[in-house]
Parts: sequence; C-alpha cells; structure tokens
Amino acid sequence: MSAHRVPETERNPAVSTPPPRTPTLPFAAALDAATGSVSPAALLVERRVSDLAGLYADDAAWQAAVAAGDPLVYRVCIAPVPEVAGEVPFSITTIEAGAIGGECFMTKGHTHTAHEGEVYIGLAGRGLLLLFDGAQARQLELVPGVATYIPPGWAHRTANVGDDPFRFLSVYPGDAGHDYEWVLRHGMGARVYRDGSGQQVVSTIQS
Ligand code: S6P
Ligand code: ZN
Repeated sequence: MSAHRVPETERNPAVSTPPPRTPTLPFAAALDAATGSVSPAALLVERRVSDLAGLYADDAAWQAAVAAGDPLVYRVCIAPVPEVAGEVPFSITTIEAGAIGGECFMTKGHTHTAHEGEVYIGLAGRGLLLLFDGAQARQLELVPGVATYIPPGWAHRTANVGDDPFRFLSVYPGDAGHDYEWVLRHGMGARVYRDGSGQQVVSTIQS
C-alpha cells in the first residue's frame, strides 16, 4: 500500500516549512583553554555578583560583595551557531575563583525548557557540576580530561572549587531553551562551600 502523499500544490508553506534563514556553513573554531575564548565568537555574556540575586544562601554576604565592587563571577563565550532546532551550539564558560559567604562562585543554573540533554567538557581548573531533577541531586567533578553528561530533565549549575579560573566547554541542542526561574524556586538540592583547600557539599533536600 502506498503512503498518502499531499500534492506539493496543496501544502501550506506557513505550516510545513520553517521560517527562512541563512543556512549555517561548516566552520572551525579555536578554543583557548588559557583564556576561555572561542574564536570566532558571536556573543560574550558576563555575570557579576549583582546578576546573581537570590542564589546565594547568605544574602548579607551577597549584598556586601555587590557593595564592595560587584566583581565578575563568570563569563560565557558563545560560538556563532543559531539557537534553533537542528543546530548544535557550543560555548566556553569561565568561572573565577572566589566565594560569597563561603559558597563557591557559581553559575545561575537552569533547566532546559525542551526535553534535551547537554555535554560539559573540562578545560582548565577544578569545578563541580551540580545536577538536580527536583527529587535527586548529584555532583560530578569536572576537570580537564573529563566529559560530563547532563540528561534531559536535570537542572544544572557549575561551581569553581579551585583557586584558579575554572573553564569548560558546553555543547547543547539548539532548541534546548533555558529556564532560570525553576532553579531560583527549587534550588539545586545542594550547595558547595570552600573548605580549606577542598570543598564541602551541603544537601538542601528536605527529608
Ligand atoms: C547552556 C549551558 C552553558 C551555560 C553557562 C552559564 O545550556 O548549560 O553554556 O549557559 O555555563 O550558565 P547559566 O546557568 O548562567 O546559563
Ligand atoms: Zn544547559
């Protein structure tokens, strides 16, 4: 039996074809593990302490850090790949070494709005990847030579647990989408503190 075919003339182009855009051409990018640059890059996102309202446990320490110069916490250098279905964007995140109220410098953290995963690859320094699905929390060491997998449905955040800048490459589906509100409301199931030359992970899951 032959499949039913809609004649070309009867198709609604507004429904069956995605909006026209310039096709992305193949390209190579230079990744600099010493500076965190991606070249060519389309965008550099910078997050300072003041951009991280409501994320650190010690709000007084957060306010003091804003008042004391509002230092840069992390930046993301993003390759020129469109964030649309079918494309695979990538970027390098650099988190500076530091802490607020003892809690390690970290990214905002987000969930993907689509059921899509992601891969993080360690490039420099020492980091911890925090994962939370709303019930279970996991923490994975992220250092050079290690790739970590973030499954669909898991919120993710990274923290610098070392004394030098921590850098990693992220590669994700173009239609993943980013929801920051979920992490603001639910947290990450754990917080990471500096503890001498190491780190201490404290669970925040209520039992
Ligand atoms: C994107 C990927 C990373 C983060 C970056 C900054 O899906 O997970 O590129 O965007 O590490 O973190 P955040 O939580 O501020 O987006
Ligand atoms: Zn992500």
